[in-house]
Amino acid sequence: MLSPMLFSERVNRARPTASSPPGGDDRQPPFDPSKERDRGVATKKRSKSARPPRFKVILYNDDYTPMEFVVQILEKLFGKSPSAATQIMLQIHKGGMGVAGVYVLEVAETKSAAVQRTAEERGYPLRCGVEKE
Ligand code: TYC
Repeated sequence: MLSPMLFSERVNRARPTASSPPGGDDRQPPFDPSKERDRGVATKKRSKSARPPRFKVILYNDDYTPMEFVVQILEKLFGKSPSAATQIMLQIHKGGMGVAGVYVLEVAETKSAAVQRTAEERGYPLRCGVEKE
C-alpha cells in the first residue's frame, strides 16, 4: 500500500532542487498550503490534537470551612506555595469563588473529587467544581 505523503515531503517536492532536470517540464507551481483542500489532502494542524482542552478546578466560598483548611487543600492537592494558597483562599473568601488550578479533564475531576472527599471527612461544607477553560 502506498503510504500517505507527509506535509514536509510535499513542501520539499514543490521546491525546485539542484537535481531537477534543467528546464524540464516537471516543475510544479510554488507550494500553497491553502490549495491542499482541493486535492483532498488532510491538512488538520498537529497542534489541535497535541493540546487537549483544559478545565479549571473551582473552589466556592462558604461560611463554615476554616481558612486554614482551604489553604492546606491548595498547598497539598494543588501544589501552591503557602503565600499563593493564602492569596487564592482570600480571593475566594471575598469574591465567592476562585481557581485552584487548571488541568486536563481527568486530572481536574480527580482533584475535585479529592477536595470533596477530604472536606467531607472533616465535616466541612467546602464545595468544588470543574469548568471548561
Ligand atoms: N469563608 C470561610 C471563612 O470565613 C473561608 C473559606 C475560604 C471557605 C474559601 C471556603 O473556598 C473557601 N471561614
